[in-house]
Formats: sequence, structure tokens, C-alpha cells
Amino acid sequence: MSAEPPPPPPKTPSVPRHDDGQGTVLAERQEQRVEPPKLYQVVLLNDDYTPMEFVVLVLQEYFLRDIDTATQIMLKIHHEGRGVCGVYSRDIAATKVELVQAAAKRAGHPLQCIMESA
Ligand code: TYC
Repeated sequence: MSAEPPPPPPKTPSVPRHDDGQGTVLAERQEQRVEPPKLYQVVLLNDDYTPMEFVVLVLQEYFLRDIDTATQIMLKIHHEGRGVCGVYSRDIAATKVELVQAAAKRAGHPLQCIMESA
């Protein structure tokens, strides 16, 4: 006994259409907007104990800064209390925060790293 194959699903137009009543079917123009991803800045906070050299290394390793830029950012944090290391999409920023916090913990330094909406 051979079973009948199921009928194909009804075709739905990908664009809304309507009949203008005069025998013409019009396709409506559809706005297609993709929002750009929200951006987050990764910020290092100053403290009294983390060695300056360690912060410079973190900025080179995790934020791909050259040594001069890394030193400038570190000094800005040292003098002003905080500094932006880089701006990223949410997942990348969150990963950087975790990697920096793990590195600081491994090295026994109290360095704090946070992310905030840019
Ligand atoms: N203030 C620290 C010191 O004098 C250096 C430092 C800079 C620590 C930046 C943290 O995010 C920081 N050793």
C-alpha cells in the first residue's frame, strides 16, 4: 500500500501584498532595519597596590595597545582613578573583563576591571 505524499505547504508571499481592486496586486515596500550592536567600554580602576608594570602588561596583552599607549592609559588611570581600555560589542567586552579579572587574581593583584554602556 503506497501512501500519498503530503501536499506542499501553501506558498506565502515574503512581502505583504494587497489587491488594489482594479485587478492589480501591489507589493508593499518593507522597511528592513538592523540596529547596530550596542557598544560597551571596558574600564580599569585605580588602586594602591597593583604594580604599574602589571597594568601596562594587561593593556598590551588584552587590549592590544603598544607600550607607549599602554603606559599613557595606565598613568591616566593612576592619576584620574579610571580609564577606558577599549570599546567593544557586549560579548567581547564581557570576555575581556573576565580575562583581566582572572589574570589579576592569578597574579594576586586587586586590579578591578568593569564594563559600561558606551
Ligand atoms: N596606582 C597603582 C600604583 O601606584 C598603579 C595602578 C594603575 C593600579 C592603574 C591600577 O588600574 C590601575 N602602583
